[in-house]
Amino acid sequence: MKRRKFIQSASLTGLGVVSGAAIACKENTSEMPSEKNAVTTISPKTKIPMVIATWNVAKSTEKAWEVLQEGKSALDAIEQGCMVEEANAEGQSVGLGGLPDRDGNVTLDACVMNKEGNYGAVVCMQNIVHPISVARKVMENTPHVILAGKGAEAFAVSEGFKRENLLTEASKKAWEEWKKTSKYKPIINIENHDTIGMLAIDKNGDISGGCTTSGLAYKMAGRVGDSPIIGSGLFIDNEVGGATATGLGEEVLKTVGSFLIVELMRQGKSPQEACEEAIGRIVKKSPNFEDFQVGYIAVNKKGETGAYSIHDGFYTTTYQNDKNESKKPDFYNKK
Ligand code: SD4
Repeated sequence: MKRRKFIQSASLTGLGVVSGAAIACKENTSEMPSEKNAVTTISPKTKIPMVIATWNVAKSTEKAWEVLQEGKSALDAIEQGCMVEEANAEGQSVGLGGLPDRDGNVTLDACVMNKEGNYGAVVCMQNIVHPISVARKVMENTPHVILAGKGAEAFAVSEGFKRENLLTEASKKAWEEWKKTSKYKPIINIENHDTIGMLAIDKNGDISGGCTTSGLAYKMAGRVGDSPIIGSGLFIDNEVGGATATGLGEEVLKTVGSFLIVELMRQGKSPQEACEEAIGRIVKKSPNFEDFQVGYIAVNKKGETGAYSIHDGFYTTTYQNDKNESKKPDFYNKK
């Protein structure tokens, strides 16, 4: 199934936030409201575990949800959820079948961050289908946090990963077509903007995240985007929440977007408010914001979510309260 065809239970005005309405309940339910104190605050009590991801990736969130239901950690859920899309040859922006760089090489970026604030990443790695798992191994089995290129690939092989050709016929054809003009221009919301950023909270309330991508299609050889860079493509603070990004990595990197969102939540902003402010920073600093897309998702410790993008066309998928739902978040550029 093409992920873009996945049922989109979207409303144009929807904020992409799992609304608390359906599950709203009174705070301090053990206390009967007295006459004097009859006005009680209604606050959304969202349930954990939960998982949220960028784009229409229902199969990935479903896998992550299954792992969470087994009582496993948010990190396990993130890894297994992301692996689903990495192995999907149809998805042309993640793992197998990812669109190559301008020289025809598929190079992958990925990272994970866990509840302890540990982080691992691979950048510009070739020939390995599951960079998310290699990133986890970097975090768990090395004294480093980032391995790049050939070193990352050699490390993966030493950990038992197999070398495989990641360039599918479809992606090769698309590249050959691109070579006719060789024009590099980031395009808003097409299949080359499908990075998976995923945030999960497990039954213990602990948060982890991951991000995996083949980066921008036809990029210069050696180009690394935001996705594997701590604070930009992903940031987790288990005391506060997490955030992750998709879209034009250069813009996310310049504003350290995911770290910014988590810090804004630490200061009391909701995940939605924090995502909106992070998009606002990009828009303010980049006069050409009409030409590129960036989307953020965030979750706080309570399992409340937020999502926002510069332009229309961004989607998120959330598995929460037993429902796997794709939504279209609100966006900045209403024109
Ligand atoms: C990058 N942020 O490499 C990634 C691309 C992306 O959906 O998000 N694609 O810049």
